Amino acid sequence: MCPLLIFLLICSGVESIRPRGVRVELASFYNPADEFSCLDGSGTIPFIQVNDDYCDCDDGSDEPGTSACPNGKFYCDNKGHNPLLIPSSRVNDGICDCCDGSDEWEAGSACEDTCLELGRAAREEAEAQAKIALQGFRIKQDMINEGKVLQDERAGKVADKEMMKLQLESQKEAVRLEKEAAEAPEKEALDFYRQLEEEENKKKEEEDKKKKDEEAEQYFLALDLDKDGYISRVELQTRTGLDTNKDGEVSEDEVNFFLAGHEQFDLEIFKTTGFTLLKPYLDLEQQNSEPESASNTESSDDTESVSVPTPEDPQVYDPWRANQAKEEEGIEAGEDEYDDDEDDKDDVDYDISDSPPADSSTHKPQVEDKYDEKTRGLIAAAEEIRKKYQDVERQLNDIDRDIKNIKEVMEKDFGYENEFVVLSGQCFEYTDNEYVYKMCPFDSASQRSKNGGGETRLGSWGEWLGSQENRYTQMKFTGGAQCWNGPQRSATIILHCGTENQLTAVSEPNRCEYEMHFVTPAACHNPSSTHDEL
Ligand code: MAN
Repeated sequence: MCPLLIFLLICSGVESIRPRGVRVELASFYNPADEFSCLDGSGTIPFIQVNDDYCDCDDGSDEPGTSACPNGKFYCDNKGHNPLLIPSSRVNDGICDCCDGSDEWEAGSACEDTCLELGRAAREEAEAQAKIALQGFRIKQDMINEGKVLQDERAGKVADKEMMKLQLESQKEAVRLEKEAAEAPEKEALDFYRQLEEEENKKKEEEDKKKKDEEAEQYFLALDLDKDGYISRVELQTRTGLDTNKDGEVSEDEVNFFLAGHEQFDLEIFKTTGFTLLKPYLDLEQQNSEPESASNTESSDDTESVSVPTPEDPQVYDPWRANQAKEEEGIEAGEDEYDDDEDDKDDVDYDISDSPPADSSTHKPQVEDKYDEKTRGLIAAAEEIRKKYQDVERQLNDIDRDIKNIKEVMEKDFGYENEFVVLSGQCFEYTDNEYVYKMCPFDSASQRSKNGGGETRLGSWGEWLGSQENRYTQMKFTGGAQCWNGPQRSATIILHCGTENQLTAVSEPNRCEYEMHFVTPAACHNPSSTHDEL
């Protein structure tokens, strides 16, 4: 039934005078009894100039049925099939564009009218598609129901785990109190030992310091050749071991280095600064001289190095050699005539080549023998509770992680009616000449060469990318493997309605940007509902 306006235009006589190539809905603007006004208002012409093969209007609206205007549009009725609008440049160009052949009107019957045939085929195809859409839509209802069950199961799991979490939290609190009770006596016992140990350490530190000071004093005495209470530059220059560059003399620079900013050393500065710096060099000097001095003491000929050096001859006086020589004579080091202000310290053997006596205080007791039995019992008891506490903590962490993971899945956008839920956790493959592509909705997409090798990640689940009216027509996977000299790989999944979930085609329109076509009932809409078909 013609609605009123269309009735006036089409069902009345106006339709019969519609000029060639004019769209049905524009027919009323072409009235032979009137002048013709260009549709864009660019001018008015006598009606006789419409379709006169000369372009008068800027928008080409005066020549809908000829190819005179470059921007004109030709309308084919295509009765029996769908009407078509083509650029008017294709009118009479020798190619049949309209199935009714009306675009090639100059050539008469050059174009066969195939509209009825095509229309029938199109209708059959549309019917088949509608059938698929209907079937798909029914399957989609099952998917929705399955999705609901899955989401409910997940919600149930979360509720159970939340309950277990509460129980574990109170268990944790109880174990924490137990732990506190077990750790208090353990701490008390350990504090006792710690205090003992600290005292021991302090004592040892003091002893070590005393020993070091004594040793430093011995070195000081040996270096202070003129016994004026200072180690001077000249005295340092007598030490061959301080000739660090081995050029045969201890230079000013070398002495300055060892004096470390001081003009000379008094005993206190020597103890804090000089001793630590000088000791390794002097010890080395001592070591180097050992074989020589050992053999030289046997021979009385070589006076320079054999005889015990004396302060009168400071250039050759060598306390270490002197020590050694005296030791051989059974004289205690330090008991020489130049050492008269030292008495009780004299018995300290400062022969630096001696290895220190084994110090029983350095023996570290094993945990087993460090503590008494009662303390060991307290530690064991506290340890057991600590393990129990850690165990509860671990269980709580596991539950938290599980809850988080399930919630993350649940909170994903699975479509208007959760129709895509069932696709989560599934993967679909498509194989072309070179690659096997895999697409796991809401997870990731990848590519694997058929010739072997690993998977290349094309992206991780990103978002829905459809239009505003229906977001659920395209999926986007992003952040895939970096493309050599290009972007990170990404994939767009275009969804189509079908009766099965299937990856049907994959291409790479731009390097490292993939396009996949995925058929799924979840993309189907109710064919009988006009507003649902998007
Ligand atoms: C691999 C594949 C291709 C891609 C190139 C880019 O060969 O991932 O799809 O185009 O890398 O270098």
